[in-house]
Amino acid sequence: MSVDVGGITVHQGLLEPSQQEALVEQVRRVAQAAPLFRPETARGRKMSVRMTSAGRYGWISDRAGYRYERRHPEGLEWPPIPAIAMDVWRNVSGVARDPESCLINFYDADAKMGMHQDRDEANFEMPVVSISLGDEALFRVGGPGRGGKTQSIWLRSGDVAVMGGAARLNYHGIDRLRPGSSRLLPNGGRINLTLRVVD
Ligand code: MD3
Ligand code: FE
Repeated sequence: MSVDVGGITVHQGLLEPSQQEALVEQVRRVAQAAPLFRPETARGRKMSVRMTSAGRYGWISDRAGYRYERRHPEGLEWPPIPAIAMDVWRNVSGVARDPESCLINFYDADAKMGMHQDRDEANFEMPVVSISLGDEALFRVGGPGRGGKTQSIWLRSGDVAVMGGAARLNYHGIDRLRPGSSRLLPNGGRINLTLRVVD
């Protein structure tokens, strides 16, 4: 089933539990090759979310600002994008190009992500596809300007959200998790994979 919130399409339960488990295993392999890190903002604040990436480009943030980079902060190239994530992109993105970046965000029980736009990519005609795993998260989406009206939806494990068209530059963020709402990750928390065309 899919629902529309603020121009974003959420395919609820697109990944069945066995696929979610297989994708978690693929994410673990990425994190072994490219360890999670807690990015620092340009203002020197640590983000509450831990991150890594896969694909040609990874997204990083440090005192110099945020941007896409070909290498992990420790110097190695990013590992390949997990196969199950590539399959999801090909099934729901609606575009012929493959993604060049898979940002992997890990949220513990207290992590959140403030309202922001995704605008570090070159081509806003290309959608962003997001896959949720683990504990439920309260996702909020607004319009193209900061501080407008917003709508919220709980994203559950196995949900896939597609942000294209007019919604591509909408403000969005994660207000909070619902700890203990999923048994997918043995220690709880939430993983979000965000697939993007960068160039
Ligand atoms: C709406 N991540 O990494 S994914 C991010 O759950 C990010 O980790 C959140 O926002 C997370 O940048 C939300 C859903 C999402 C991703 C991109 C969007 C929603 C979006 C781009 C435009 C509008
Ligand atoms: Fe975002």
